[in-house]
Amino acid sequence: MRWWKLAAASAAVTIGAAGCGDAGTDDRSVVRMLDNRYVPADVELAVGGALEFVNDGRVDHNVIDVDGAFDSREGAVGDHKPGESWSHTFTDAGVYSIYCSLHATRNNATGEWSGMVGTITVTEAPPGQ
Ligand SMILES: [Cu+2]
Repeated sequence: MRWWKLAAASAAVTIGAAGCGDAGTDDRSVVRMLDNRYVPADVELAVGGALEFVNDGRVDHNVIDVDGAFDSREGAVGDHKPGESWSHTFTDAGVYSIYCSLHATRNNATGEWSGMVGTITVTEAPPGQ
């Protein structure tokens, strides 16, 4: 079930990866939620691209933007149990700092989150596309 969903997501999502030397670019549309980190923790994609966050860990996780742009728990979904996933399409360029509310802590002095955190960089679509 889970692998079928992964394959479907990979086929449906095209991520602008021009100039990137990474092998296996198909995997770039998936971020795994492990115990307790996102893999990869830093992701770059073009506007209009989507990411699927898959819980491959043994405990619940979630995905929240530090600035409130999105919260994977919304819509009465709640935290994501092992095997569950959550997809999000990025329609605005920018740098999004994400954290898992269950496994990250905020430094009250600096406002920065540490622990289960990540960065999603959404770039403008290349000219002519
Ligand atoms: Cu977590």
